[in-house]
Amino acid sequence: PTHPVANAPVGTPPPTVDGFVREFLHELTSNQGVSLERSTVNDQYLALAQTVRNYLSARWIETQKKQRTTRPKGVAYLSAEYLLGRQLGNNLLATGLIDIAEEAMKQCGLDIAVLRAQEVEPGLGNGGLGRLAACFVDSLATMNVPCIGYGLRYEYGIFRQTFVDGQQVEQPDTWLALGCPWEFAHPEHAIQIDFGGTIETYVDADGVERTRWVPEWNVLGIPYNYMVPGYLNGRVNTLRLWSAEATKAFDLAIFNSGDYAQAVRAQTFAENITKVLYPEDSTPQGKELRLQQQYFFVACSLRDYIERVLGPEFDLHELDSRIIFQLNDTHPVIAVPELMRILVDLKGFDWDEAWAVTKKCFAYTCHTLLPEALEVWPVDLLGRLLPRHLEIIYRINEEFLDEVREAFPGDEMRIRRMSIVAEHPARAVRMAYLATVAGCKVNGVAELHSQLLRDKVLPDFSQLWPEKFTNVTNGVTPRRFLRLANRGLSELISSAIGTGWVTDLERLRELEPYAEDAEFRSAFRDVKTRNKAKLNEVLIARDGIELGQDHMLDVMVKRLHEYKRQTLKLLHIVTLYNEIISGRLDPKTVTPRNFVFGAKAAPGYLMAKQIIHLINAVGSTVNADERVGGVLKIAFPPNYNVTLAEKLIPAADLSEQISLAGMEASGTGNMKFQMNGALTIGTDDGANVEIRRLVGDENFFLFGMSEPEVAELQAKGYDPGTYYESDRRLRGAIDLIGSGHFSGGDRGTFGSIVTNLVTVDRFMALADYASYMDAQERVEKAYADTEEWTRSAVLNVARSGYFSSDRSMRDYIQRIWGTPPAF
Ligand code: DL6
Repeated sequence: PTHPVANAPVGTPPPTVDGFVREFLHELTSNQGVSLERSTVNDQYLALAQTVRNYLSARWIETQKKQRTTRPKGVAYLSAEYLLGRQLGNNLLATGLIDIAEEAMKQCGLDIAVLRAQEVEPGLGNGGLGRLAACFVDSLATMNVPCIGYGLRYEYGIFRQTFVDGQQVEQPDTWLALGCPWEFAHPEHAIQIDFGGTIETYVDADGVERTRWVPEWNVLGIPYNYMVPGYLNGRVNTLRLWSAEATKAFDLAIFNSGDYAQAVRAQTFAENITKVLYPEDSTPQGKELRLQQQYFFVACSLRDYIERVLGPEFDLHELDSRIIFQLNDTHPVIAVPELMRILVDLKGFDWDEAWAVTKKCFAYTCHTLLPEALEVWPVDLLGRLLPRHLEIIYRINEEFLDEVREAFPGDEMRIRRMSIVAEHPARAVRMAYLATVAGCKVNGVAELHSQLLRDKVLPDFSQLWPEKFTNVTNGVTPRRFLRLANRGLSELISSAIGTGWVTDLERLRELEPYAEDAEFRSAFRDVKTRNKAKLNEVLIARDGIELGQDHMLDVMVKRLHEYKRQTLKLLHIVTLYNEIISGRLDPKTVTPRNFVFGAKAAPGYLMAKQIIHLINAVGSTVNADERVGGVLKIAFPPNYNVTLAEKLIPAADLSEQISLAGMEASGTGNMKFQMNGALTIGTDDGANVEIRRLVGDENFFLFGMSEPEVAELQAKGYDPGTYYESDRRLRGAIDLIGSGHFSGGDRGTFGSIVTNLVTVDRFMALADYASYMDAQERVEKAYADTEEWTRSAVLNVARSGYFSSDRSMRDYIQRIWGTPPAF
């Protein structure tokens, strides 16, 4: 078959299977230097990737060429993380080459699924924040919006999680070991980035006193470009990730003096900057190397945009007509003083002129509500690493506080509260405040989050500048998370309503009448069943895990964090188990369920690691206990990542979104599950609120306290002990854990989890337990009515259109960027 290939150069005839085979074999011999007969799977994967890349790169060049002529306003998305997932499938989809490539591989005697499975995903992010960035760049390319994503090319991404005796052990993520066919390195465009040193004043030729930075050391930033293709539209945007190298690989002087080891140390020191992703999620790492990473990537990116994209002729007074820098959380916020430094110290702007430009060029997205997650940098550290930037921050702060004084005369407490520079416990720069002062807009990532951001996290700022604050609810790309991950459902949807939904997800609404159609529901169930079978195969091959046949698939996948409350999920499971083994519950009356967990814990987060250990311990005990009769089956495949998500989510029946209300900024897994026809059991938190509003109460299992109720209980004084004492089932479950039942009789192993739950329970799992158990009973009842359940599942899909990241991008364009879709 021949297909239109939207991303091939204009005028190129659509490729044929024969043509594809020829090109593939050519790549195999010329790039890999092997014949088909002698090639390894890795050779074949690389040659296939190269073939696809050739189609894309011609369009990429054209996109850039056009942009150089039309000079549209674009978006520079600044993000320290991009959790991209595998590229091959996505790029085949975007080019319209899936079927041709599949057939071509078949003709070569190869199975394309095996080749696709060879790709190691670039795990250059921790979780939601990094995956969101990847969804956003996909949507912008698909919507024809000029965007450049800037970030870091970590040599080691998020660690590979393994379990040893049920405990998490981290292994390095060697994603580059077998070669990455998707990147284009440009060492000739290296940028020198300075650090350290001092500042000095001098008088310029016009007799004006100026300041300059006299840095002490430097590194090189090497750009690595990745193509970000739009879906079947011919646009290919760029993701530019920076890698650090030593300025002089071998310092000749030191080398000649014989101190070879010192020379190599200098090189290692520089390259450390992009060596590894900090595996922290929701709590920042106050490490010097982390600040080096942040400054390194934004300094490279600003220089790149100003010097290479805009060029020396461009009048930087007009900068905001060509770019908006979107700050993905506070990690890139040091870009604010960097732009000021460029304009004032290097381009000769006066301060006010520079500030007027800077204020128009940044916008800030906050992704958290946890106070401990807000980044602060000690003044000592900043001054040592970036002395000029610290000075600039001081001046921004002084002028800002003058503005506050003017607006609120005599309110010194307010001045202290709002100061960008905190005085206690140690002098430190509050990066979220700096971002809020400099950003033309500040947004949260779901309605509830944006409201809490205004009312609780930055109340003084929203009082001063109410118009600055806005909301953009997150979204996810339907290309990767529905069209690609769930081929069966995609085909079923397209057979009913056509294929337009892939780029216009609201069209899924047209599925609503099909919820009433028994034949459609039956086909929908068949897809789920096939997805479950496929997941089974994957888990057996990957981890030797076998799920229960014909069980409900109940999934909780996300980072391990106390606020997300994996322990509440465990209390549900342990309660059912305890009730069964103590004879109060007949397992034959229990809906058979597979409980699947996926979660990485930050390596230094001890409580999270203990919870992982407990999940595994409960899993092995319950799975092996014959009294349960196999109705409860617990699986915890290690190393949950984008690749596994793409298998798990399409198979799920029930999506667990059970954070304490007011803690999860948005969540995006919740949207992916809904889109794939899982029903949600969840609290009124983050984007769950919007999901529930859209699907309707009857298609959502709500439980737990609302955010105001949480606040009220907190104010009153929360005592988890009273819940423990008064609820027999809860006490039974906690006591069973405390008794050593899941730890070979050792009461100490999970003692700290138990003590923490009963005495502290910061995230109020015990307070929501009874309500959660009730909701789970409603789930059981609903699941027993297969037709009704399917009806609900279809409606969930039909009403998920709002959660396309295309819609998020439209909201950013309208509410923040004002970027016209161009080209
Ligand atoms: O906005 C993306 C994602 C949200 O969906 C999650 O609710 C939120 O927890 C996550 N935030 C972080 C925090 N990191 N920082 N800073 O990952 O963002």
